[in-house]
Amino acid sequence: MELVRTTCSLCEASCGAVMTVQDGEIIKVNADREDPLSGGFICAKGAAIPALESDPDRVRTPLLRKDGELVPVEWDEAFSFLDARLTQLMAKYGRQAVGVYIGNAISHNLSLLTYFEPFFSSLGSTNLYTAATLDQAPRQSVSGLLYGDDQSVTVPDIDRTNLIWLIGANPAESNGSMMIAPGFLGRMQKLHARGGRSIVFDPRRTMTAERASEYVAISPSGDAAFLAAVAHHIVKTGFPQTNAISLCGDLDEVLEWLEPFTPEAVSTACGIKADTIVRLAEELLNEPKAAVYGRMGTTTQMFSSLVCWLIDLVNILAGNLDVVGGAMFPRPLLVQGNTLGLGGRGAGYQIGKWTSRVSNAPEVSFQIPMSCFAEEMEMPGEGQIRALITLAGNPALSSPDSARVNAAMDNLELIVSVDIYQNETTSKADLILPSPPRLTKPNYDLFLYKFAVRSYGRYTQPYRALRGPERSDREIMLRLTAIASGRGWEADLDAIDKDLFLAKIEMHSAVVGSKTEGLSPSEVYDSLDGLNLLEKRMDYDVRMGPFGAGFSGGDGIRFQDLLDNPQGLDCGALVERLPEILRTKSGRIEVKQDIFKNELVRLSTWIGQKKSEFVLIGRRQLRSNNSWFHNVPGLEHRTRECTAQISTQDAERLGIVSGDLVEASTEQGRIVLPAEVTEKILAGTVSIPHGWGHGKLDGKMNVAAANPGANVNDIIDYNDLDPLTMTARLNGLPINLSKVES
Ligand SMILES: Nc1nc2c(c(=O)[nH]1)N[C@H]1C(S)=C(S)[C@@H](COP(=O)(O)OP(=O)(O)OC[C@H]3O[C@@H](n4cnc5c(=O)[nH]c(N)nc54)[C@H](O)[C@@H]3O)O[C@H]1N2
Ligand SMILES: Nc1nc2c(c(=O)[nH]1)N[C@H]1C(S)=C(S)[C@@H](COP(=O)(O)OP(=O)(O)OC[C@H]3O[C@@H](n4cnc5c(=O)[nH]c(N)nc54)[C@H](O)[C@@H]3O)O[C@H]1N2
Ligand code: SF4
Ligand SMILES: [Mo]
Repeated sequence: MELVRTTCSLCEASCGAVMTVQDGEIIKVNADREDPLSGGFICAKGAAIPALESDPDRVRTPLLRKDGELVPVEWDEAFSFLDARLTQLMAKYGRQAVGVYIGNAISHNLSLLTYFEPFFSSLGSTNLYTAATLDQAPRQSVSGLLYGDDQSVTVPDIDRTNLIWLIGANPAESNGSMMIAPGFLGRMQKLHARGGRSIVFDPRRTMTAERASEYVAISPSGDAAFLAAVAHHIVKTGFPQTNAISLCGDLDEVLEWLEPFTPEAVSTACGIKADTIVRLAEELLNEPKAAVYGRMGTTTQMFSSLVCWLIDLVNILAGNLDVVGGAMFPRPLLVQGNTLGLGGRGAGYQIGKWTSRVSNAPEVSFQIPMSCFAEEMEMPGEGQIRALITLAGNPALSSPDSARVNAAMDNLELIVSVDIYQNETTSKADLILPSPPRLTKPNYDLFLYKFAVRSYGRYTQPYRALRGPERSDREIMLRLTAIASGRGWEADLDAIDKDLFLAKIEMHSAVVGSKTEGLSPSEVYDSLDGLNLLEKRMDYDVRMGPFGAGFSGGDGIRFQDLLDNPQGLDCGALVERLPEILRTKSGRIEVKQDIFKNELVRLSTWIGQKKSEFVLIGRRQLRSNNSWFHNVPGLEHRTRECTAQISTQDAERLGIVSGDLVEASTEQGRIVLPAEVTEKILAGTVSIPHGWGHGKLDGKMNVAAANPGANVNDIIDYNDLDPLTMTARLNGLPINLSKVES
């Protein structure tokens, strides 16, 4: 038996874990008490890793469609098929005909993520779709506009704050998102123990709300109205002249936009009494260490981008942006846009660098919004998507307008999926390329640490070599790159990797103030440590980063320091970063954005409108993980059933008791599922989790198929989009609800 230190990496908490390995199999997972960030926390999902790894339904060899059936094949056959087919389609229809969808799980996978960019740039298509425009695109884009880089997203300084507002977020069950703070409830308890307070704003009294100091029941979509009134009251009271305020451009004009939003004017629409709004605003203003944080309930709703902008505006006005204990900008170990070169100003962030073919939707962070996904596959003409590559994602379930998305995918000429299961999406594939078991993988949660509440990183080397039919994610991505760049699948992968890496170094060396400024790329490359190119890339990013040693013999960290600290390398608490963080052209915080002036007009109209009888909201479930954890045996639990949570009042009125079947419908479609009557949700609100609807997975994902649930995306559409990023409204959608009479 051996103990192997690694990171769980199943969700964004990124907990340090110690795995007990026997005969090459993980038999147990414990928390790593010495991890400086997660400090000994893991959850039930982390503990279920042995079941996940040994799941008999996992795909372990490439599966190629022959005579309509997916059958196991050797990797050589898989890659040569892919090469021939993709090359033929690119020649026939052009490169734009290849679409790529990347899913959530790529952000937990070092190799897929590292080698995605080289692959996609070799492909030369702009048809990139990701789960981000089903999730956090409004948050990142608003940060991009304000601070000049879409990774400049603040996190609450939870370990030092005295007051946190959690809006539309349930970290007790999600374990936190865009805020890497493992063991969030423990951190919240410590906040309470030092006399601080936490307040949850949610239409549902969530597990986080139950543990918070205060729960404020807010109407679905009511956040923009509420926050505008909070900002209004702070302005009326007078706000502190902070560094952030002095950096804001055209603030006075922005504050005029807020004039109509008095607490009295918004109270009915957001469901919070005017005097409560005043009290909350004053508490926030009077507490020097306070932070407002929002998540899914704020980024996938009726006013997503406006809410994100208002959160930042409130943080700025209340004196909480970029102060210790407030809302702070993370500073990860690896270099990224907002730590590269001289700070203070930059090229700025722009949406719409290109537009989509069919509806001219603007590009968002190099992606075409998911709301365009189906139409780009359907509409004939040059640039129509004919082939799709999916990486660690399940758009067949996770995208709204499910029926249309599924039909469009069914008409493609080629689907290739890199995944570990035969799920709703990959079952449509012509080829599935499986990622190898966890013990063979190097790990570093590079995407997640961008949102960590401390400057922290934890690298794990592979525990064992690949064997039998296993191939690395790096190989899969580089073979795809070789094919996409026309070099053929059998090309020398190290040579491709090195070429692309040198190009990246060269790009950075042209950046003024970068640690490689003026150095020759090959000189930099030759100085790198690491057993292989992936590790050399890590060494490069660490040495280039804000704590890095650079390349001229300076002090600071290197990749070796990550190896020397397998329990996680902690480079300290967050520090104030204004104005260095700014990459806007003006060198200011660009709060004045005309789109939000227009959005405030839309908000005014909405405030006066009659609301529908029922609206839909979503929820994360503790023992689940979007669409793909329902096959892990042992995690079944009554709190993880796919139910429609409805309020006691609505249930009484409609004669519904828990367990009765209800129909939830929109013009888009209908789903039938059991009701769960609860006092914990506002009347008129219906909560249905996503990621369910596994009715077609018999023989593929058998545990999931036995308890399929319903796919809520069958009733969600793309008719109502965030005007900045075209992100769908997953929360706050009007629906019909009725009891299904037996
Ligand atoms: N109605 C509604 N829809 C939603 C949401 C909602 O709240 N409501 N949430 C949205 C959000 S926030 C997100 S992020 C998306 C998620 O949307 P997706 O990313 O499309 O869906 P996931 O279920 O996370 O899919 C992850 C996939 O990665 C695979 N996988 C897991 N581990 C590995 C690995 O090691 N290697 C490889 N190659 N594959 C792996 C899994 O088998 C699974 O197929 O859903 C969105 N859709
Ligand atoms: N266990 C588990 N963990 C997960 C996942 C999972 O599936 N299971 N998924 C991961 C992913 S991909 C993500 S993106 C994160 C999401 O992480 P979170 O955002 O923390 O999780 P959610 O449960 O989606 O929380 C959103 C909350 O918003 C509320 N809400 C809905 N509409 C509104 C509204 O209009 N206003 C307000 N104020 N609240 C509203 C909902 O009731 C819900 O409680 O979780 C990640 N972690
Ligand atoms: S909270 Fe997330 S990262 Fe931590 S053990 Fe659970 S699933 Fe793994
Ligand atoms: Mo997500």
